[in-house]
Amino acid sequence: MRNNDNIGHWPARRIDRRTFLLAAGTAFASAYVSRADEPTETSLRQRAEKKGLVFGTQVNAGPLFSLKPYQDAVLRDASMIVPENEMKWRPTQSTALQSNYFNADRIAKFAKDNKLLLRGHTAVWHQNPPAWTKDIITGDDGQKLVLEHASDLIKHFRERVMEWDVVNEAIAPEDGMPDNLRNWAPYNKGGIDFIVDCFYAAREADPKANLYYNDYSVYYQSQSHRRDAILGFLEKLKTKGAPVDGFGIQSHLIAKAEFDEVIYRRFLSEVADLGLKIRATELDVSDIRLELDIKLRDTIVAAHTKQYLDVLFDEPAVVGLVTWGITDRFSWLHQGWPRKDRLRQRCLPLDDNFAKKPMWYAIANAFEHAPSR
Ligand code: 9MR
Repeated sequence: MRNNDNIGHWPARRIDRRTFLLAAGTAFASAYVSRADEPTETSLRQRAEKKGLVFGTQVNAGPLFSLKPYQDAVLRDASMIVPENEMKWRPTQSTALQSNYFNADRIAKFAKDNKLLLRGHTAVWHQNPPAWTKDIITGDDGQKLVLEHASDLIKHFRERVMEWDVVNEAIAPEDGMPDNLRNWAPYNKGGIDFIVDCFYAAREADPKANLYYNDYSVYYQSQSHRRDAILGFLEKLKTKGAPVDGFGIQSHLIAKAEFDEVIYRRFLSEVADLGLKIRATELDVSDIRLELDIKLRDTIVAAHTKQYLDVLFDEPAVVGLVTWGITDRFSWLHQGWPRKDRLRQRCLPLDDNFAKKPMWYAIANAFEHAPSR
């Protein structure tokens, strides 16, 4: 146990879970919310840097280049950015003939001009090939097309992107395919060797970039099948010699889901034992299971964030945290996972008007308590 005021370590077993969460949230809120308007507060990026960690956020070119408070918030808090959709295959290559990296290039220039690190997301993802690739991908040339795309994309951003999600979400145990690979033609035909080839293609395209495998749903008690499958997969990638440097843990969390820190610590250290770095790459916290009250939602979301990050940052292989957006105003969750009552989710560090929420303070506090690298 690292510190006594750590809400993640409160005696959850002796009180019922709801009482615990409410208590944790309330204590948390009173400790941090009152500082919300202090203009001189240390930014998240400074707090992270102090510990040898990196704080970053996903950005979207629309608001980044048209909405000053959004851009200001990014520049204040982040030292790393990753485009939400601007590097994905579908939006960048609507026809076979030509790629259009206009928005991604703008983001890369913004990163360079402001001395921000740039993550690349993502080269190989079953969900995002453009419509024109459909028949090719299921045919004999499918693997070749995907590899060429990965290579062209990464070459285009050579020495501008410091780290790539080379392959995203390849594991789907529920599909019942060999090695728990997702039921997608290139994986069905090439198996893990195809994924190894993707990493080789990425290394060749930009020898200096860090190469990550990125995936979701490994955080909660009920997700042991995914943890096991992903660990087994990463182990095979390493055994086969794939040039993979890290594992990106997306971290789309759900407030009120059962988080067992012992299980998660063990999982993180098993990933680290494979010689991989770890980065939380897409943190947000859905409040879909929480009641109406905004204050309560914010405090519970913050408590969950803190509980999760304390465990994460304790693992020495963890190099940083990227949130999937900086403000509730722009979150995929509003469309991707709407609340039944249609209220907007409060899932990110800043609210719709760019004010710091308890979640911002939870992240700040987790950096404060993180062991130095
Ligand atoms: O936030 C992204 C949303 O705007 C897109 O419509 C969607 C499909 O491209 O992707 C969302 O981002 C996903 C990310 O690329 C991979 N992990 C899950 C993210 C949320 O769905």
